[in-house]
Amino acid sequence: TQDHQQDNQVLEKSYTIKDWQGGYESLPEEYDYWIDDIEGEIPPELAGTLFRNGAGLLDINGERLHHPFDGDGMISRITFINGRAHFRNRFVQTAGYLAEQKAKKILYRGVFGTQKPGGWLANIFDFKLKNIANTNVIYWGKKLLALWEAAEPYLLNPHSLETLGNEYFNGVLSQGEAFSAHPRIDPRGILVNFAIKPGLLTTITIFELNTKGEVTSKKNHQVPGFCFIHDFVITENYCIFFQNPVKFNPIPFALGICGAAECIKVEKNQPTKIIIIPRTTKAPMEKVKILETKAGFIFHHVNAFELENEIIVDSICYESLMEVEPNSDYRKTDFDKNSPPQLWRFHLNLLENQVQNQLIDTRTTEFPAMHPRHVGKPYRYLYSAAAHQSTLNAPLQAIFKVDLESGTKQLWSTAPRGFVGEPIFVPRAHSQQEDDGWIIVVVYNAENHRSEIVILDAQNLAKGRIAKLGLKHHIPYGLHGSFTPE
Ligand code: 3ON
Ligand code: FE
Repeated sequence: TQDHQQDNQVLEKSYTIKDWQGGYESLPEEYDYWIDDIEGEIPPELAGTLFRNGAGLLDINGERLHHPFDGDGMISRITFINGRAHFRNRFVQTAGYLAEQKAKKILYRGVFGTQKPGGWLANIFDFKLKNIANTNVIYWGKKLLALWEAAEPYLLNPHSLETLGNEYFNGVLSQGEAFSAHPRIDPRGILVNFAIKPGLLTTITIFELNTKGEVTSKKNHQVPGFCFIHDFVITENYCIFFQNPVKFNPIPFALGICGAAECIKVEKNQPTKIIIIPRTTKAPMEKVKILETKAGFIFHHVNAFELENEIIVDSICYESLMEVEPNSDYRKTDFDKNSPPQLWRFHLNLLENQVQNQLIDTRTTEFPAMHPRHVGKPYRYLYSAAAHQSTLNAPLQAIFKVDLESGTKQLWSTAPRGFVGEPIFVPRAHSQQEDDGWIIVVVYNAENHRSEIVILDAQNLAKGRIAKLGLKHHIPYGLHGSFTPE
């Protein structure tokens, strides 16, 4: 550990906290323009729309939110057509957003610790959830949906981004019913999603939707214990959930002292349970199977696939959950104190009911992406947002590519003054090779406090940017998004 400490001192930071903080300023304005600040060339074959979601507001009328995950959802839409690009952003007009903008103050507690002004007395026993629709945005069955995992989707006009109301899929969802922000699209044309209803027993609901956007199946499964499950993976025959060993103590939340998510603690001595649920009765393994592995915390998975008697799952794993504390300021995060999110491969042996874990890389990495045609199937390449340096926790400043077959890795970095969000892989039309396509990523540039849309050649990140599209403003650090060729 002495060596480690020395390394730590010698290692120059690739960023300053002040630069990083700039990406957490609100963007209350809504824009609509053709992007004219372009370096390089937008590939003429790149056609379609990138939708992104994330907190657009980090404060309500100057009152800072306790955590960025509590911010109101704002959709950005970048449309590529004939080598040109158009930008538009608009807030999801959720009931809570409209009410708070009108009242000019915080009216709701946030899951991640935002409290109404007035101390605990103003917050005690207030269990209302504000659906902030801030986590993902998908275009499926001709519907643009803004997703937040604890409530129903918001339906938007895909062109104007106008909010049209909530989506209940013809009465399949009831008011306030959860629909997660991490659907997986089975390349056979099925959107699979889930919902978590936590309690002493947790209900996991699995939905399947056809290409028309109709729910064709909705099934409930009960598992013992409290669950906080943000993402899942599918294979051709299974849905797989990682139930990380967490304990939820609702008392401080009930008393108005902190947010629900702040009452969750990882229990390092308890195993993670891996819940494998067959998607159909024709699955080789017909019953739900639960395997155990060591503790940790996973927000995001990359992909999963079946081999003979084995399922492989690739995930981003934290040693423990980042602690959000009542009186802390997330903008003053000490990155060195949090465990780095790292890429792991899990081998689930279905014959011996054993799990083997393998660290693929030590680098801090989050927001994984891959080729959409390989979802649930063997795949070779993954892309993610990553830290500039190969060890220790740090902000996401680079795009990382891993060749899972050869072990080769590539990195394209925006350090020292750039900070990246989730990369999206867009395959070239009629491409043969799995990495033939582009990476599109939003980069926050602290030098001019603006964001840029960057297009990279997925086969060769080291080549640098194919194009950089300078926006007239910044976009606050976001969460997830998707690309549609339509
Ligand atoms: O009380 C229960 C527990 C709980 C936490 C029930 C519940 C369903 C209300 C609930 C709510 C969970 C919610 C609303 C989760 C929302 C998560 C969210 C908006 C974002 C998660 C992002 C995850 C990651 C890993 C982001 C990483 C970002 C970076 C590394 C960039 O800095
Ligand atoms: Fe997520």
